[in-house]
Amino acid sequence: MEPRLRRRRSRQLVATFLRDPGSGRVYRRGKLIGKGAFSRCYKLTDMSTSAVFALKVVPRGGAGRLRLRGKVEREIALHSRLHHRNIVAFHAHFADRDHVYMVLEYCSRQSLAHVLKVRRTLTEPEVRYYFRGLVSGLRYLHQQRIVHRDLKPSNFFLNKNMEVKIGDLGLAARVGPAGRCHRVLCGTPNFQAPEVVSRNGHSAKSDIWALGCIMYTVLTGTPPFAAAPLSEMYQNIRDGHYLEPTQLSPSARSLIARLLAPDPDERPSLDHLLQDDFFSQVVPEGGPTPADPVPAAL
Ligand code: 9ZP
Repeated sequence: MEPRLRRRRSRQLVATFLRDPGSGRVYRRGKLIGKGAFSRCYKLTDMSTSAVFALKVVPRGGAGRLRLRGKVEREIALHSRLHHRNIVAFHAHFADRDHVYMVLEYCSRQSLAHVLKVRRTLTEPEVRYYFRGLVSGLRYLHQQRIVHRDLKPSNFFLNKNMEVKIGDLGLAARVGPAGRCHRVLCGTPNFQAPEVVSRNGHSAKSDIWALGCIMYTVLTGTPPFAAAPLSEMYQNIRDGHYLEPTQLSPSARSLIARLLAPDPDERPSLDHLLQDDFFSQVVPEGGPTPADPVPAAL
């Protein structure tokens, strides 16, 4: 009986019109744009201004949902205080009996994962472009003593002007004075650093490691430590052992090696990262914005 009840709850319909009792704003829910493990996402329009947003809906209440509720509350508390052009803007949140609603910045070009799916790999000038935005957003997060802990292309959203916005702060955490967070990781973050695999805690430098994995993946089309079985992948991660991407430029290869240093202290800080030779290359012809890789969503 219990599982059926729970299922019914999570399938509760989301109304077509939603009113935020705090601000009095009325929104019209648009089409479904995606589903997560616990959430559903929709396009959303503010009825009085016609502004468009992305809506994340999480079911609330019911047995066994207390932990999820705590998680959502933490995500809201953390994300709603952040203001930066390279972090997805958090516009509002409200709740009714069945759901918690988060009104977020709409990114009509979806995410870097979507671009990658269409393109398979990116060029080095494109990576320079995306990383400048990512580093800027991540520097802001780290300055607020927040580690993201789940950096990956599907969490890098793109607005209509192809500006990068870091999103999904569901796994993000504040780090203590020692700069490390030992909370057990829920979910399966993709690009785990050696110190995370060895359970020595996640620091800002673990996010830097993830940037190395992402740079490798977007330039070669394959993640650096992919291996079966999983135990072999973890061994490769601990050893910093990956297939040398010989097809890439020397400056790209050397930056990847710096980011994927097994010792976190040896990885560059975000400021030093942008001073790397890889970033001091000339801007490609046609300006710093990459050509549209994906047609705009309708
Ligand atoms: N998805 C196809 C499966 C139907 C889409 O077409 C699609 C289109 C989008 O814009 C046109 C879009 C996502 C998927 N845009 C978007 N998604 C966001 C987002 C902003 N914009 N976010 C803001 N903060 N977090 C993100 C997140 C949740 C709202 N997403 C997506 C992640 C998965 C679904 C929505």
